[in-house]
Amino acid sequence: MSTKVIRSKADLAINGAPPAFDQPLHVGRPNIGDREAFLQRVNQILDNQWLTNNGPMVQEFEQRIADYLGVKHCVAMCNGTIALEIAIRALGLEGEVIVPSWTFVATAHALYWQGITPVFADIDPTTHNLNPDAVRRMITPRTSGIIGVHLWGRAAPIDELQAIADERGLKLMFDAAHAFGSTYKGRMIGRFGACEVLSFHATKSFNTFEGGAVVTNDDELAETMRLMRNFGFHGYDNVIHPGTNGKMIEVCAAMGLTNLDGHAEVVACSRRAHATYTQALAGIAGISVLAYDQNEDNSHHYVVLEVSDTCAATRDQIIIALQAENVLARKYFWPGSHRMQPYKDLFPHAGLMLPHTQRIAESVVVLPTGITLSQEAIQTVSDAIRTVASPRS
Ligand code: T4K
Repeated sequence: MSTKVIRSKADLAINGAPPAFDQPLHVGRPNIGDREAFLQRVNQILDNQWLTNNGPMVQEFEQRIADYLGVKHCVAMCNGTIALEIAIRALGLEGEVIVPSWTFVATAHALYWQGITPVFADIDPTTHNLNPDAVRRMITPRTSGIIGVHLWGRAAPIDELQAIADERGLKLMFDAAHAFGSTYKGRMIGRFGACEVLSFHATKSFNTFEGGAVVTNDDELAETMRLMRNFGFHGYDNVIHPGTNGKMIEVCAAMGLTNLDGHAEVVACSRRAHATYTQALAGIAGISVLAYDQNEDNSHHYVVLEVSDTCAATRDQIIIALQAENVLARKYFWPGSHRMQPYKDLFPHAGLMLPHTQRIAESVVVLPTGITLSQEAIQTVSDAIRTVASPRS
Protein backbone atom coordinates (compact mmCIF):
# COMPACT_ATOMS: atom_id res chain seq x y z
CA MET A 1 0.00 0.00 0.00
CA SER A 2 2.86 2.44 0.72
CA THR A 3 5.48 3.39 -1.82
CA LYS A 4 6.57 6.79 -0.64
CA VAL A 5 10.16 7.22 0.45
CA ILE A 6 10.66 9.80 3.18
CA ARG A 7 14.21 11.09 3.22
CA SER A 8 13.90 14.72 4.27
CA LYS A 9 11.44 17.04 5.95
CA ALA A 10 10.38 18.23 2.49
CA ASP A 11 9.01 14.73 1.78
CA LEU A 12 6.63 14.91 4.75
CA ALA A 13 2.94 15.35 4.02
CA ILE A 14 2.84 17.98 6.75
CA ASN A 15 4.93 20.12 4.38
CA GLY A 16 2.57 19.69 1.46
CA ALA A 17 3.88 16.43 -0.06
CA PRO A 18 1.29 13.67 -0.71
CA PRO A 19 0.62 11.36 2.28
CA ALA A 20 2.62 8.15 2.54
CA PHE A 21 -0.52 6.01 2.74
CA ASP A 22 -3.66 6.41 0.66
CA GLN A 23 -5.72 4.50 3.26
CA PRO A 24 -5.53 5.22 7.00
CA LEU A 25 -3.19 2.99 8.97
CA HIS A 26 -4.93 2.26 12.28
CA VAL A 27 -3.74 1.27 15.70
CA GLY A 28 -5.98 -1.60 16.81
CA ARG A 29 -6.65 -3.18 13.40
CA PRO A 30 -8.32 -6.53 14.21
CA ASN A 31 -6.37 -9.76 13.74
CA ILE A 32 -8.83 -11.96 11.88
CA GLY A 33 -8.12 -15.67 11.62
CA ASP A 34 -9.18 -18.30 9.08
CA ARG A 35 -12.30 -16.85 7.46
CA GLU A 36 -13.57 -20.18 6.12
CA ALA A 37 -13.21 -21.88 9.50
CA PHE A 38 -15.10 -19.02 11.13
CA LEU A 39 -17.91 -19.11 8.58
CA GLN A 40 -18.23 -22.86 9.02
CA ARG A 41 -18.69 -22.32 12.73
CA VAL A 42 -21.29 -19.62 12.07
CA ASN A 43 -23.20 -22.07 9.86
CA GLN A 44 -23.03 -24.60 12.66
CA ILE A 45 -24.53 -22.02 15.06
CA LEU A 46 -27.35 -21.31 12.62
CA ASP A 47 -28.00 -25.02 12.17
CA ASN A 48 -28.00 -25.52 15.95
CA GLN A 49 -30.51 -22.71 16.39
CA TRP A 50 -28.72 -21.88 19.60
CA LEU A 51 -27.43 -18.30 19.43
CA THR A 52 -26.64 -17.35 23.00
CA ASN A 53 -27.24 -18.29 26.69
CA ASN A 54 -24.33 -20.60 27.39
CA GLY A 55 -24.44 -22.44 24.08
CA PRO A 56 -22.02 -25.14 22.92
CA MET A 57 -19.54 -22.73 21.27
CA VAL A 58 -19.23 -20.66 24.44
CA GLN A 59 -18.73 -23.80 26.51
CA GLU A 60 -16.04 -25.05 24.13
CA PHE A 61 -14.42 -21.61 24.11
CA GLU A 62 -14.33 -21.43 27.91
CA GLN A 63 -12.73 -24.87 28.12
CA ARG A 64 -10.11 -24.02 25.49
CA ILE A 65 -9.19 -20.75 27.24
CA ALA A 66 -9.02 -22.39 30.67
CA ASP A 67 -6.79 -25.16 29.27
CA TYR A 68 -4.56 -22.70 27.44
CA LEU A 69 -4.06 -20.53 30.52
CA GLY A 70 -3.89 -23.44 32.93
CA VAL A 71 -6.70 -22.16 35.17
CA LYS A 72 -9.70 -24.03 36.54
CA HIS A 73 -12.40 -21.62 35.38
CA CYS A 74 -12.98 -19.28 32.48
CA VAL A 75 -16.27 -17.38 32.72
CA ALA A 76 -16.81 -15.79 29.30
CA MET A 77 -18.60 -12.44 29.13
CA CYS A 78 -19.89 -9.98 26.56
CA ASN A 79 -16.91 -7.62 27.04
CA GLY A 80 -14.01 -6.87 29.35
CA THR A 81 -15.72 -3.99 31.14
CA ILE A 82 -18.73 -6.06 32.21
CA ALA A 83 -16.29 -8.81 33.20
CA LEU A 84 -14.47 -6.29 35.42
CA GLU A 85 -17.75 -5.12 36.95
CA ILE A 86 -18.94 -8.64 37.66
CA ALA A 87 -15.58 -9.67 39.14
CA ILE A 88 -15.50 -6.55 41.35
CA ARG A 89 -19.02 -7.25 42.60
CA ALA A 90 -18.46 -10.98 43.07
CA LEU A 91 -15.35 -10.27 45.12
CA GLY A 92 -17.34 -7.91 47.33
CA LEU A 93 -15.13 -4.87 46.78
CA GLU A 94 -16.48 -1.69 48.35
CA GLY A 95 -15.45 1.72 49.67
CA GLU A 96 -12.13 2.51 48.00
CA VAL A 97 -10.10 0.40 45.59
CA ILE A 98 -6.57 1.27 44.48
CA VAL A 99 -5.96 1.30 40.73
CA PRO A 100 -3.48 2.90 38.37
CA SER A 101 -4.63 6.01 36.54
CA TRP A 102 -2.32 4.96 33.68
CA THR A 103 -4.67 2.46 32.03
CA PHE A 104 -7.73 2.50 29.80
CA VAL A 105 -10.45 4.37 31.69
CA ALA A 106 -12.62 1.20 31.87
CA THR A 107 -10.59 0.03 34.89
CA ALA A 108 -11.68 3.03 36.98
CA HIS A 109 -15.17 3.23 35.47
CA ALA A 110 -15.92 -0.39 36.40
CA LEU A 111 -15.50 0.63 40.05
CA TYR A 112 -17.18 4.02 39.91
CA TRP A 113 -20.20 2.58 38.06
CA GLN A 114 -20.84 0.47 41.18
CA GLY A 115 -20.45 3.25 43.71
CA ILE A 116 -16.85 2.36 44.59
CA THR A 117 -14.19 5.09 44.69
CA PRO A 118 -11.18 4.42 42.46
CA VAL A 119 -8.07 5.71 44.24
CA PHE A 120 -5.26 6.32 41.79
CA ALA A 121 -1.73 5.19 42.65
CA ASP A 122 1.34 6.14 40.65
CA ILE A 123 3.31 3.87 38.35
CA ASP A 124 6.92 2.86 37.98
CA PRO A 125 7.96 4.91 34.93
CA THR A 126 10.11 2.11 33.54
CA THR A 127 7.43 -0.60 33.63
CA HIS A 128 4.30 1.62 33.29
CA ASN A 129 2.77 -0.62 35.97
CA LEU A 130 1.72 0.13 39.56
CA ASN A 131 4.50 1.05 41.95
CA PRO A 132 3.97 -1.03 45.13
CA ASP A 133 5.27 1.81 47.36
CA ALA A 134 2.78 4.20 45.78
CA VAL A 135 0.02 1.64 46.43
CA ARG A 136 0.97 1.48 50.11
CA ARG A 137 0.76 5.26 50.35
CA MET A 138 -2.84 5.29 49.10
CA ILE A 139 -4.28 2.73 51.59
CA THR A 140 -6.88 4.14 54.00
CA PRO A 141 -9.33 2.49 56.42
CA ARG A 142 -11.88 2.48 53.55
CA THR A 143 -9.64 0.51 51.16
CA SER A 144 -11.06 -2.92 50.32
CA GLY A 145 -8.87 -3.97 47.44
CA ILE A 146 -6.32 -3.41 44.72
CA ILE A 147 -6.74 -3.86 40.97
CA GLY A 148 -3.39 -4.29 39.26
CA VAL A 149 -3.23 -3.81 35.48
CA HIS A 150 -0.76 -5.70 33.28
CA LEU A 151 -0.27 -2.76 30.96
CA TRP A 152 0.91 -3.52 27.42
CA GLY A 153 0.78 -7.19 28.48
CA ARG A 154 3.78 -6.70 30.79
CA ALA A 155 2.92 -8.20 34.17
CA ALA A 156 2.23 -5.91 37.12
CA PRO A 157 4.46 -6.50 40.19
CA ILE A 158 2.27 -9.41 41.21
CA ASP A 159 4.28 -10.76 44.16
CA GLU A 160 4.71 -7.33 45.73
CA LEU A 161 1.01 -6.48 45.33
CA GLN A 162 0.00 -9.85 46.76
CA ALA A 163 2.28 -9.22 49.77
CA ILE A 164 0.61 -5.85 50.39
CA ALA A 165 -2.86 -7.39 50.02
CA ASP A 166 -2.02 -10.20 52.47
CA GLU A 167 -0.44 -7.86 54.98
CA ARG A 168 -3.31 -5.34 54.92
CA GLY A 169 -6.21 -7.76 54.51
CA LEU A 170 -7.13 -6.48 51.03
CA LYS A 171 -8.51 -8.30 48.01
CA LEU A 172 -6.37 -8.35 44.89
CA MET A 173 -7.50 -8.85 41.32
CA PHE A 174 -5.97 -8.01 37.95
CA ASP A 175 -7.10 -6.28 34.82
CA ALA A 176 -5.37 -8.52 32.30
CA ALA A 177 -7.09 -6.95 29.27
CA HIS A 178 -3.73 -6.60 27.48
CA ALA A 179 -2.13 -9.75 28.79
CA PHE A 180 -3.68 -12.71 27.01
CA GLY A 181 -0.83 -15.21 26.63
CA SER A 182 1.64 -13.21 28.73
CA THR A 183 3.69 -14.81 31.49
CA TYR A 184 4.95 -13.67 34.88
CA LYS A 185 8.10 -15.43 36.08
CA GLY A 186 7.39 -18.07 33.44
CA ARG A 187 3.81 -18.73 34.58
CA MET A 188 0.81 -17.83 32.47
CA ILE A 189 -1.14 -14.72 33.48
CA GLY A 190 -4.64 -15.80 34.52
CA ARG A 191 -3.96 -17.57 37.81
CA PHE A 192 -2.87 -14.61 39.93
CA GLY A 193 -4.78 -12.73 42.62
CA ALA A 194 -8.37 -13.75 43.32
CA CYS A 195 -9.12 -13.54 39.60
CA GLU A 196 -7.95 -11.92 36.39
CA VAL A 197 -10.04 -10.18 33.76
CA LEU A 198 -9.39 -10.51 30.03
CA SER A 199 -10.68 -8.42 27.14
CA PHE A 200 -11.21 -9.93 23.72
CA HIS A 201 -12.18 -6.65 22.06
CA ALA A 202 -11.62 -6.31 18.31
CA THR A 203 -8.54 -4.18 18.93
CA LYS A 204 -6.79 -6.76 21.11
CA SER A 205 -4.16 -9.21 19.91
CA PHE A 206 -6.73 -11.97 20.29
CA ASN A 207 -10.36 -11.01 19.70
CA THR A 208 -13.92 -12.32 19.71
CA PHE A 209 -15.34 -9.15 18.04
CA GLU A 210 -16.40 -7.93 21.52
CA GLY A 211 -15.81 -10.14 24.51
CA GLY A 212 -14.10 -10.73 27.79
CA ALA A 213 -13.73 -13.27 30.56
CA VAL A 214 -12.87 -13.68 34.18
CA VAL A 215 -10.43 -16.48 34.86
CA THR A 216 -9.87 -17.89 38.31
CA ASN A 217 -8.96 -20.99 40.30
CA ASP A 218 -11.62 -20.16 42.90
CA ASP A 219 -14.64 -22.51 42.46
CA GLU A 220 -17.04 -20.44 44.53
CA LEU A 221 -16.11 -17.16 42.87
CA ALA A 222 -16.53 -18.72 39.42
CA GLU A 223 -19.95 -20.08 40.36
CA THR A 224 -21.08 -16.66 41.66
CA MET A 225 -19.92 -14.97 38.47
CA ARG A 226 -21.73 -17.53 36.31
CA LEU A 227 -24.93 -16.67 38.16
CA MET A 228 -24.28 -12.93 37.94
CA ARG A 229 -23.73 -12.92 34.17
CA ASN A 230 -27.13 -14.57 33.63
CA PHE A 231 -29.52 -12.60 35.88
CA GLY A 232 -28.83 -14.95 38.80
CA PHE A 233 -30.66 -17.87 37.14
CA HIS A 234 -29.95 -21.35 38.48
CA GLY A 235 -32.00 -23.50 36.11
CA TYR A 236 -35.40 -22.48 34.79
CA ASP A 237 -37.57 -20.16 36.89
CA ASN A 238 -35.10 -20.15 39.77
CA VAL A 239 -33.25 -16.91 40.50
CA ILE A 240 -30.90 -17.26 43.45
CA HIS A 241 -28.66 -14.22 43.05
CA PRO A 242 -28.82 -10.64 41.79
CA GLY A 243 -27.42 -10.50 38.28
CA THR A 244 -27.20 -8.81 34.94
CA ASN A 245 -26.78 -9.80 31.30
CA GLY A 246 -23.06 -10.35 30.82
CA LYS A 247 -23.25 -13.34 28.49
CA MET A 248 -20.97 -13.98 25.54
CA ILE A 249 -22.90 -14.90 22.39
CA GLU A 250 -22.21 -17.93 20.19
CA VAL A 251 -20.89 -16.00 17.20
CA CYS A 252 -18.28 -14.32 19.40
CA ALA A 253 -17.19 -17.68 20.76
CA ALA A 254 -16.93 -18.93 17.14
CA MET A 255 -14.61 -16.02 16.37
CA GLY A 256 -12.64 -16.80 19.53
CA LEU A 257 -12.21 -20.48 18.69
CA THR A 258 -11.07 -19.57 15.18
CA ASN A 259 -8.65 -16.90 16.35
CA LEU A 260 -7.30 -19.15 19.08
CA ASP A 261 -6.19 -21.60 16.39
CA GLY A 262 -4.23 -18.83 14.68
CA HIS A 263 -2.98 -16.98 17.74
CA ALA A 264 0.58 -18.32 17.76
CA GLU A 265 1.00 -17.06 14.20
CA VAL A 266 -0.37 -13.63 15.17
CA VAL A 267 2.10 -13.40 18.03
CA ALA A 268 5.01 -14.38 15.77
CA CYS A 269 3.96 -11.68 13.32
CA SER A 270 3.64 -9.05 16.09
CA ARG A 271 7.03 -10.05 17.46
CA ARG A 272 8.55 -9.44 14.00
CA ALA A 273 6.77 -6.10 13.68
CA HIS A 274 8.00 -5.00 17.10
CA ALA A 275 11.57 -5.97 16.21
CA THR A 276 11.39 -4.12 12.89
CA TYR A 277 10.06 -0.95 14.51
CA THR A 278 12.70 -1.19 17.24
CA GLN A 279 15.48 -1.53 14.70
CA ALA A 280 14.12 1.13 12.35
CA LEU A 281 13.72 3.65 15.17
CA ALA A 282 17.05 2.95 16.87
CA GLY A 283 19.40 5.85 17.50
CA ILE A 284 16.87 8.69 17.24
CA ALA A 285 17.68 11.11 20.05
CA GLY A 286 14.88 11.24 22.62
CA ILE A 287 12.88 8.31 21.22
CA SER A 288 12.73 4.84 22.73
CA VAL A 289 10.55 1.84 21.94
CA LEU A 290 9.17 0.08 25.00
CA ALA A 291 10.89 -3.31 25.23
CA TYR A 292 9.46 -6.68 26.20
CA ASP A 293 11.35 -9.02 28.53
CA GLN A 294 12.76 -11.77 26.30
CA ASN A 295 12.41 -14.24 29.20
CA GLU A 296 8.65 -13.80 29.33
CA ASP A 297 5.89 -14.41 26.80
CA ASN A 298 4.06 -11.35 25.52
CA SER A 299 1.82 -10.86 22.50
CA HIS A 300 4.05 -7.93 21.35
CA HIS A 301 0.79 -6.35 20.22
CA TYR A 302 1.63 -2.86 21.42
CA VAL A 303 4.44 -0.82 19.91
CA VAL A 304 4.80 2.03 22.37
CA LEU A 305 7.19 4.95 21.85
CA GLU A 306 8.32 7.29 24.56
CA VAL A 307 9.31 10.74 23.38
CA SER A 308 11.49 12.59 25.85
CA ASP A 309 12.54 16.25 26.12
CA THR A 310 15.77 15.52 24.28
CA CYS A 311 13.88 14.73 21.06
CA ALA A 312 13.93 17.42 18.36
CA ALA A 313 10.12 17.09 18.04
CA THR A 314 7.45 16.95 20.72
CA ARG A 315 5.17 13.95 21.10
CA ASP A 316 2.28 15.96 19.66
CA GLN A 317 4.32 17.14 16.66
CA ILE A 318 5.10 13.50 15.89
CA ILE A 319 1.42 12.53 16.15
CA ILE A 320 0.37 15.40 13.87
CA ALA A 321 3.05 14.57 11.29
CA LEU A 322 2.00 10.91 11.30
CA GLN A 323 -1.66 11.82 10.92
CA ALA A 324 -0.76 13.88 7.85
CA GLU A 325 0.77 10.71 6.38
CA ASN A 326 -2.50 8.88 7.16
CA VAL A 327 -0.89 7.03 10.07
CA LEU A 328 -3.39 7.30 12.91
CA ALA A 329 -1.03 6.79 15.85
CA ARG A 330 -2.61 7.13 19.30
CA LYS A 331 -1.69 8.77 22.61
CA TYR A 332 -2.97 5.87 24.74
CA PHE A 333 -3.80 6.49 27.62
CA TRP A 334 -3.41 10.26 27.61
CA PRO A 335 -4.26 12.29 29.66
CA GLY A 336 -4.59 9.56 32.34
CA SER A 337 -7.83 8.42 33.95
CA HIS A 338 -7.51 10.97 36.79
CA ARG A 339 -7.76 13.79 34.24
CA MET A 340 -10.91 12.32 32.66
CA GLN A 341 -14.45 12.81 33.98
CA PRO A 342 -15.80 12.32 36.56
CA TYR A 343 -12.43 11.87 38.29
CA LYS A 344 -11.05 15.21 37.12
CA ASP A 345 -13.79 17.09 39.02
CA LEU A 346 -13.98 14.66 41.93
CA PHE A 347 -10.22 14.58 42.60
CA PRO A 348 -8.80 17.79 41.12
CA HIS A 349 -5.52 17.38 43.02
CA ALA A 350 -4.95 13.67 42.24
CA GLY A 351 -2.10 14.60 39.90
CA LEU A 352 0.03 15.68 42.88
CA MET A 353 0.41 12.00 43.79
CA LEU A 354 0.89 10.90 40.17
CA PRO A 355 4.04 12.60 38.83
CA HIS A 356 5.22 9.59 36.81
CA THR A 357 1.76 8.98 35.35
CA GLN A 358 1.56 12.60 34.25
CA ARG A 359 5.00 12.61 32.66
CA ILE A 360 4.47 9.32 30.83
CA ALA A 361 1.03 10.47 29.65
CA GLU A 362 2.70 13.42 27.89
CA SER A 363 5.31 11.28 26.17
CA VAL A 364 3.63 8.17 24.73
CA VAL A 365 2.80 7.33 21.11
CA VAL A 366 1.25 3.96 20.19
CA LEU A 367 1.95 2.86 16.61
CA PRO A 368 -0.10 0.72 14.22
CA THR A 369 0.40 -3.06 14.38
CA GLY A 370 -1.54 -6.14 13.30
CA ILE A 371 -1.16 -9.02 10.87
CA THR A 372 -2.11 -6.96 7.85
CA LEU A 373 0.68 -4.42 8.40
CA SER A 374 3.59 -5.01 6.01
CA GLN A 375 7.27 -4.68 6.86
CA GLU A 376 7.47 -2.00 4.17
CA ALA A 377 4.73 0.01 5.89
CA ILE A 378 6.56 -0.25 9.22
CA GLN A 379 9.69 1.09 7.54
CA THR A 380 7.78 4.03 6.03
CA VAL A 381 6.14 4.91 9.37
CA SER A 382 9.55 4.72 11.05
CA ASP A 383 11.17 6.87 8.34
CA ALA A 384 8.50 9.51 8.87
CA ILE A 385 9.18 9.51 12.62
CA ARG A 386 12.93 9.68 12.10
CA THR A 387 12.55 12.63 9.73
CA VAL A 388 10.22 14.59 12.02
CA ALA A 389 12.36 13.83 15.05
CA SER A 390 15.66 14.80 13.45
CA PRO A 391 17.11 18.19 14.33
CA ARG A 392 16.66 20.78 11.55
CA SER A 393 19.86 21.01 9.52
N1 T4K B 1 -8.93 -2.59 30.65
C1 T4K B 1 -7.98 -2.21 29.76
C2 T4K B 1 -6.58 -2.05 30.25
C3 T4K B 1 -8.32 -2.00 28.42
O1 T4K B 1 -7.38 -1.62 27.53
C4 T4K B 1 -9.66 -2.19 28.01
C5 T4K B 1 -10.05 -1.95 26.64
C6 T4K B 1 -10.60 -2.61 28.97
C7 T4K B 1 -10.20 -2.79 30.29
C8 T4K B 1 -12.04 -2.84 28.64
O2 T4K B 1 -12.24 -3.98 27.79
P1 T4K B 1 -13.49 -3.98 26.75
O3 T4K B 1 -14.76 -3.67 27.55
O4 T4K B 1 -13.26 -2.96 25.68
O5 T4K B 1 -13.50 -5.41 26.26
C9 T4K B 1 -10.29 0.76 22.33
C10 T4K B 1 -11.11 -0.45 22.66
O6 T4K B 1 -12.51 -0.21 22.44
C11 T4K B 1 -10.92 -0.97 24.06
O7 T4K B 1 -11.38 -2.30 24.07
C12 T4K B 1 -9.46 -0.99 24.45
N2 T4K B 1 -9.26 -1.35 25.82
C13 T4K B 1 -8.86 0.37 24.21
C14 T4K B 1 -7.38 0.39 24.55
O8 T4K B 1 -9.00 0.70 22.84
P2 T4K B 1 -10.93 3.22 21.79
O9 T4K B 1 -11.88 4.16 22.40
O10 T4K B 1 -9.54 3.68 21.62
O11 T4K B 1 -11.51 2.63 20.42
P3 T4K B 1 -11.55 3.24 18.95
O12 T4K B 1 -12.92 3.15 18.46
O13 T4K B 1 -10.89 4.59 18.94
O14 T4K B 1 -10.67 2.21 18.11
C15 T4K B 1 -9.31 2.04 18.34
C16 T4K B 1 -8.59 1.82 17.06
O15 T4K B 1 -8.88 0.56 16.50
C17 T4K B 1 -8.85 2.83 15.97
O16 T4K B 1 -7.60 3.15 15.39
C18 T4K B 1 -9.72 2.09 14.97
C19 T4K B 1 -9.31 0.65 15.13
N3 T4K B 1 -10.38 -0.31 14.92
C20 T4K B 1 -11.32 -0.46 15.88
C21 T4K B 1 -12.32 -1.38 15.73
C22 T4K B 1 -13.36 -1.55 16.80
C23 T4K B 1 -10.42 -1.06 13.75
O17 T4K B 1 -9.55 -0.88 12.88
N4 T4K B 1 -11.42 -1.99 13.60
C24 T4K B 1 -12.37 -2.20 14.54
O18 T4K B 1 -13.23 -3.07 14.38
O19 T4K B 1 -10.94 1.92 22.73
